[in-house]
Amino acid sequence: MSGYLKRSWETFPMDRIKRVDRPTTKINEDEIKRVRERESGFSKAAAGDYGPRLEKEFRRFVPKHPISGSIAWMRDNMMPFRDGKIAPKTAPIPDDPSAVARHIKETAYFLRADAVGVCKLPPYAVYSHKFSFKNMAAGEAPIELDHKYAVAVLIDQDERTNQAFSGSDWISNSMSMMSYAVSGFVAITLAEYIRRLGYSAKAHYAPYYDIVVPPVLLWAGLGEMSRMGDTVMHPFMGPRFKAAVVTTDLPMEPDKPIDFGLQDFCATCKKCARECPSGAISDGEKVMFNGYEKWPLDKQKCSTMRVGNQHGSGCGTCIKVCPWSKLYTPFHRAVNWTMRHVPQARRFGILGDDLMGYGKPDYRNKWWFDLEDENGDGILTIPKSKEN
Ligand code: B12
Ligand code: SF4
Ligand code: SF4
Repeated sequence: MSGYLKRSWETFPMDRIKRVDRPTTKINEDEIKRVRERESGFSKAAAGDYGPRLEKEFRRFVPKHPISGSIAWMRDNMMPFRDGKIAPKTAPIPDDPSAVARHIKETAYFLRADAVGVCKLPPYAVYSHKFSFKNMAAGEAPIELDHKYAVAVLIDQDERTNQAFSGSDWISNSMSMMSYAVSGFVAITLAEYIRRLGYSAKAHYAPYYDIVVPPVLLWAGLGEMSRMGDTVMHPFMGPRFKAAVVTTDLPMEPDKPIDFGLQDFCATCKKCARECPSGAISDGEKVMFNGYEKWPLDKQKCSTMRVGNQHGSGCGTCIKVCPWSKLYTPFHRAVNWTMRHVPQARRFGILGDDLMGYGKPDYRNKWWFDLEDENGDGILTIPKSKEN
């Protein structure tokens, strides 16, 4: 976060990225149906749709490592503050949506966000029904959320750790939890601040969402849809981040979507599809799905890998190996510029990424201990997969 070079008001030079009127993904808004949270791979794993082993593993796959367990404990304690009381009178702030958007984004950066964007909340991004992970017997509840705007907050999953890990060893869930908790802290604080300004606002962060996040990221100009399937790629962090969102009625000028050449890059690269340990990512063409175009993802295979991983905790191999997931150094910035601006150079970039050995674990940077709470009794042991 603070290590990035030359931070001005934004951590990354998003002003240098080409802005477009519509996302680079084909979207037929009228055809998109709102989805039930119950349809997500995690809900299905928790409810037993993917079998009893995954149903059982779902309850321990985060706390089985003590770092991810500790972060998730803190993250869960913030949950009651997602929403709250709105000030009785609106504050005397400028009646200028552009100035307000800039101010809200600067506030999020002040709170330590790594990237921030604003858009109108697409109505189809709101789940139709909420699923209760804690009380499945309660059934599903319809969601009504008519906020007009969304502020998306991205938190880097940490490139140094990303270099060190294999993609699916014992630190993967901790990387996810760290970004979930930190983005949750930023979003909860921002939502409370907006309510103190006199406007309705609600924070959405893992696993407490009323919305599907990727379409918000697209419209907020924070990235393009990638071959990974369900993941939006940022031009400087790649896919190596988690996001939280504040939905609100505070009028703000939306950002525009971006185009940095990713559709062309992903069409050739396919590295994530090649390296995914569960074979969940497609190496084929995009398909139309629920009114928009995407590279398909096998959510059952990925959920089984992330929830049921026997040799580690979680999985983030796709984010590890993606050539866009690099440290923000002068060398990588130069390569990044070339990949964005010179389509003919992309094939060499993709080849070079493999030749340079990127995507392989660099255990010299390994800082965590491999530990497992195998039986959920708080007793930590060396995981069986690590015993000699
Ligand atoms: C459940 C879930 C999963 C499950 C199952 C996914 C599924 N489809 O059910 C699995 C285990 C596969 C998974 C894996 C990962 N996930 Co996930 N996941 C979620 C979660 C919690 C819910 C998504 C959901 O409800 N899906 C069910 C329905 C909606 O799926 P769907 O109809 O197929 O729609 C998907 C996409 O097509 C897209 N989408 C939905 N509507 C629309 C509309 C338009 C116009 C477009 C273009 C796209 C789009 O978003 C949906 C994402 O699953 C979200 C958080 C959230 N609330 O969005 C994070 C989330 C999508 N995951 C995230 C990440 C980072 C990952 C991983 C990289 C894991 C990691 N180690 O970090 C992998 C990547 C998988 C991949 N190859 O893309 C991030 C993505 C951020 C980003 N860069 O876009 C999110 C937003 C979490 C967060 N808070 O940051 N995930
Ligand atoms: S998180 Fe792991 S299993 Fe899921 S798509 Fe990425 S590499 Fe494949
Ligand atoms: S690894 Fe390659 S194909 Fe996969 S998302 Fe990254 S750039 Fe696209």
